[in-house]
Amino acid sequence: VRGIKEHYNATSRFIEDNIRKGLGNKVAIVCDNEQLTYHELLRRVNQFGSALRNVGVESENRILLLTYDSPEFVVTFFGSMKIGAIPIPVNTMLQPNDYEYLLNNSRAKVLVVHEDFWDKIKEIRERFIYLKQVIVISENFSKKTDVIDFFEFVDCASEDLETYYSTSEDPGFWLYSSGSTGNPKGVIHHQKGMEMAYENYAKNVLNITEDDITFSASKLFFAYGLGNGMYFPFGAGGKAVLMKERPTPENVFEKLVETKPTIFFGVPTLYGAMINYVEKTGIVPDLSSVRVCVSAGEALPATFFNKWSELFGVDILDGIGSTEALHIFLSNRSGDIKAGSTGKVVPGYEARILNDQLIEVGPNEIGDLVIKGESLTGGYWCNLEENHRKFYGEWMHTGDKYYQDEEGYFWYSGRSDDMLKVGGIWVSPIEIETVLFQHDKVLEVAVIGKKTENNLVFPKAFIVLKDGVTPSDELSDELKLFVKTNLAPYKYPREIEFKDELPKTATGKVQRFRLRV
Ligand code: 3SK
Repeated sequence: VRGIKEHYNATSRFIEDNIRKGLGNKVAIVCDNEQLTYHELLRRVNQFGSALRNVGVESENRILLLTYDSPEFVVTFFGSMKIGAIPIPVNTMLQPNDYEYLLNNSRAKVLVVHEDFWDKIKEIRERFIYLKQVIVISENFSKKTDVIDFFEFVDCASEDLETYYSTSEDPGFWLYSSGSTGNPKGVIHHQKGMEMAYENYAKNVLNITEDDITFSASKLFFAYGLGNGMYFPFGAGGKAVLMKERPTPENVFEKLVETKPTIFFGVPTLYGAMINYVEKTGIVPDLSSVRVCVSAGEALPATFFNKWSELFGVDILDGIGSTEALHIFLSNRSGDIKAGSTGKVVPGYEARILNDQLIEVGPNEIGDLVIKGESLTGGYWCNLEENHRKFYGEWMHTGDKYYQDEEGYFWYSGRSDDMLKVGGIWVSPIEIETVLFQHDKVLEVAVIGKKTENNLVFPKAFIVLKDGVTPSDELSDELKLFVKTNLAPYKYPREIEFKDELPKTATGKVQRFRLRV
């Protein structure tokens, strides 16, 4: 019938399909000492969805999710989607003001939050203007009047839950993407987006099967981690290993050796740190279970690729994706790798490199990368300006500069705007500048991305001090700490250079490009 879209619900596809295929007793999630089969997972998903309905949650209501990679994350995500409510996983490393923005911008009615994070924001609860219910995940919940105990909420609810009649194009979940102005944008993904990313990348490029066990050092609240650690393994009926802690070379190696995954997902800075760890300690952990490694977030230096395969005998497939595309759309493939390049277009996507007149450029010419494909977002929440800038027809500007060589491999050539990718996470230089400006010894500041010898990027701040203030190493440390305590700590400038003045245009605009040399 014209206008009627396909009936589709992602929870049915990613969890219930595995039970229909006879995999109900198979372990779906391993997290520390806890294991959950697909049957157990579905029971909890149903209970969580029933409990949401009991407290009046309806389809399209937003549920903000602020917790560790854990079974509770997965239960909240799929329990919400099953009733047509919209889960919004958010970064766990932000500051209270950031959560105020995310809650108010999304107008979430429910917050599901681990107590470690709730403790940091509960004092400002009255600033969350649309929030009605706070559900706290706590291993030792002590009765409080104004919040709900996650485990009691789930345990008391029905195991039977009818699936909401959603279509493939209904809004399914959101993710927040950082913008160059510092205000994150709500990226609306449709119910079928995860299936499209799964088919395009996990199936076509990784050849994932039900025998695979995935482990992602990148967290589930990132678009990259969400696929790696949740809907890729579930899409295939495989097993997901989840780790609550922030990744370090030590705990990632430990997890790899202990849980024996077949696919490992990381980012270049982590691969670099892991290689350093091996070189420093002389310990080469046994990674023989891993059949393929994946890297995204920023370009993987060829030296890391070579060193890793020398140490562990396994390839790292480098690719690039985005929160808006949901997952990877350009990638190297097993047996078809050019180290240092981002590989070729993933089947299911199309990519073009355009000049300023939106005309496709020839081989080896740098231009703006645009893509299209069915996992792409339908747009940003309440943000006409960015929607107009980002999308035209089916095509989306990635904001990345690329060139393609004669053999069809794509080579990353920088960002179209000033955004920096630090350790695989977007960081806005403007946001760092704004904080440094608030320090009483700072007169002027400009932040740029500085490259390491391996082409990885970190924020560097150029600072003009107020009259009478003397530059020193102590002051540099003080300013770094100031940023760490006022922003998500990973955004702090790793290097500070004091200057007498900053290069500016005649109209007084700082010329960041002159600081980049
Ligand atoms: O940064 C990336 O390359 C990426 C990859 C997959 C999914 C999301 C992102 C941002």
